[in-house]
Amino acid sequence: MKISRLKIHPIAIADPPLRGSYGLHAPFALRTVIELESDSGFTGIAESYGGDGPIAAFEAVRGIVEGADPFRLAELSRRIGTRLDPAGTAGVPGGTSQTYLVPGENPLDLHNRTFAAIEIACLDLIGKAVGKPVCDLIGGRVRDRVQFSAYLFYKHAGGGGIAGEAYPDEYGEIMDPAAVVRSAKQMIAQYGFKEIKLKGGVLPPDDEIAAIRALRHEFGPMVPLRIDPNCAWSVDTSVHVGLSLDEELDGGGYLEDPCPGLDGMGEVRRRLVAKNVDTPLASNVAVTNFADVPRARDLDAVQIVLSDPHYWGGLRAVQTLSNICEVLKMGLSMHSNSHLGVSLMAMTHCAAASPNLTYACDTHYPWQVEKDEIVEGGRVRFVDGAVLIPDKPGLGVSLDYDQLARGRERYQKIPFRKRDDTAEMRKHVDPNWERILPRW
Ligand code: GKR
Ligand code: MG
Repeated sequence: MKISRLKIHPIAIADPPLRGSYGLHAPFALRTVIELESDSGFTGIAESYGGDGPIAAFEAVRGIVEGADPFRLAELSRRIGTRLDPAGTAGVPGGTSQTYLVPGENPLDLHNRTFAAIEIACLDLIGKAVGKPVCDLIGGRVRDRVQFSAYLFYKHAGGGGIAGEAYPDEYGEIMDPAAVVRSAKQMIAQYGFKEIKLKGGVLPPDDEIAAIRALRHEFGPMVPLRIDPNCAWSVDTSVHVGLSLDEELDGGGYLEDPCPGLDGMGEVRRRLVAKNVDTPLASNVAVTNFADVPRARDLDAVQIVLSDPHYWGGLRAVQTLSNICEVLKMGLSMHSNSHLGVSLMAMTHCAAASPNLTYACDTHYPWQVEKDEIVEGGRVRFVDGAVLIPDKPGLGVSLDYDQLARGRERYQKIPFRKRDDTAEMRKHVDPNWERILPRW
């Protein structure tokens, strides 16, 4: 079997005004959907980061992908790496890390994130050709259902989209503990999630401590809680939050990327342990590729690595990471970014075939809506907070081409070509806003 054609579809999807230490989400998130047509008549699909950068990267590797054998993934990865990262900088730990860049804009993972989409589409293609689900092609599933967590955000009023195409505001404004609890109840009632993550780094730390306490008060100790300020806190503040939330983050919760850098996280860990607080630290910012893992481990800076097939280099890379974490006695979970159903299914297959997965995965899916879904048959369903592996070949979803065309039209109509939460923050909230790390 040979890949005969790579099709690249830039799309835009409405995104509510979610806040984070990066700033403010734009009214549309950008995604790229790719299709790999083959000479056998089957087509594989994948979803990745959107905008000019990712599209240029796919165009740059078109000549490598078209004509390639979709089974020869290691060779494809090597050739894509040679094209996109000739100096091999992606193997260098530290440097330009995700700390200062929004996901999808890190030059260090250009190779991995471009290859990841190609790998996922190849696996979908192979799965369809041999009649097997993707998770069973890559070594086989260890679970049939993958748990996800309720991913809460502080948020301004509005449902995303712009004039003429403003979307309903499902969750309303979320700027205080009561609204955080309300949004959690709403999301859990709809999806059945059993763990909760709060995106922090938005309000002063004591306000966010109050929000986590309110969640604990409402849901009790059986619902694990985690908070992720995306490096907005200093070491001292991280220790203060860790000590204050000792009880609330206990029992399956964690503190995610509290401060910038592995050295800082190592110090936070030491100071918490010295006070008998064993809350694990998780990261999708200080550990973004294999080269970061040994240092994270040596410094005991990170106890849980947050994988993501989209930038770690695909599903098989995450399986490798899962094995490494198991050997190093580190936990593993999964990070997410604004996405639709094709990505959700890739994450689900990946998690299903990664044995050492110790927490419910993140997903932004509740923040997107049916109107923008490009998957045939509409949005992927959750059962008790989990996505089930469908009894279908490949990823188990196919494209609704009318919906895809609508996504493309939306993309053509809007001015955004790159995620820039700082620009949005300046436009809508504070003209002088700067991303300061640490802020508190
Ligand atoms: O969507 O604003 C967001 C998130 O903050 C996202 O970009 C992060 O990458 O979910 C992410 C995280 O866990 O850091
Ligand atoms: Mg994070």
